[in-house]
Amino acid sequence: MITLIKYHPAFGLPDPSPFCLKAEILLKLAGVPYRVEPVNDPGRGPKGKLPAIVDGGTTLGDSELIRLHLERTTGIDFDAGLSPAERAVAHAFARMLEERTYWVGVYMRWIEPAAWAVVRETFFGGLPPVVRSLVPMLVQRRIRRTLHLQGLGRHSRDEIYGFGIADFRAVAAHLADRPYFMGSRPTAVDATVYAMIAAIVVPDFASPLKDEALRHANLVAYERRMRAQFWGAPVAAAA
Ligand SMILES: N[C@@H](CCC(=O)N[C@@H](CS)C(=O)NCC(=O)O)C(=O)O
Repeated sequence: MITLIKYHPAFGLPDPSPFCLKAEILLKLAGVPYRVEPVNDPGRGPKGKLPAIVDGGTTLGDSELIRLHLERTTGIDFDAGLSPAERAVAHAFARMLEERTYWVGVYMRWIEPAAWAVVRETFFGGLPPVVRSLVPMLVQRRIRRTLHLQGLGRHSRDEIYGFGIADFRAVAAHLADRPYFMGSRPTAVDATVYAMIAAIVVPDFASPLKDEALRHANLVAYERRMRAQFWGAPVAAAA
């Protein structure tokens, strides 16, 4: 059976990491038996990030490599029924959300003071007194540096949220009134779209990006539908 190595639930989400949410939805879509191993340490992934899976003798990290592994080993085509042009659209939206919008969410959680206070307490509040103040400071410094190297961290707060808002507007416009992102059945991109929207609208972190998401009734309804379908959890209103 496949083991999904992921984080513990947090902030009202089954996993605080959108990539771990994505990987778990892909496992559910593939219909393969799996178990989850929630951990705190991303070092448990072979590349120092999560999600990761262990499948027999194979351990691999990265949600997209997990997708390719599932397609290779089960024969499933997550995007069955999509034309080459539709596959290209799905690919482009997924990469936009994972490679840009995600970083706006990182800024929102790890840099914005109000959210950071909650994030710091959630992830590091259980550490012994001295390390409890030191470790979060070092982690936040590393994330600030990562955002600077990635590029987003060089922009003003308004510019950063402006990028995320443009991304969510594009997602809302494309989703329109479809049940799933590419039509009447879920495809791989739904794992990403759901995860990236949920990561912003579910946690109780106020931000212009969350305000924008909540302005799009179709995004809010989509997140609730996907949550109910894939997690079966009681559907609470987004805060
Ligand atoms: N491209 C990777 C991204 C995974 C990723 O960025 N995971 C983050 C959590 S959202 C992580 O584990 N970060 C730990 C770290 O950077 O130390 C994927 O698709 O799985």
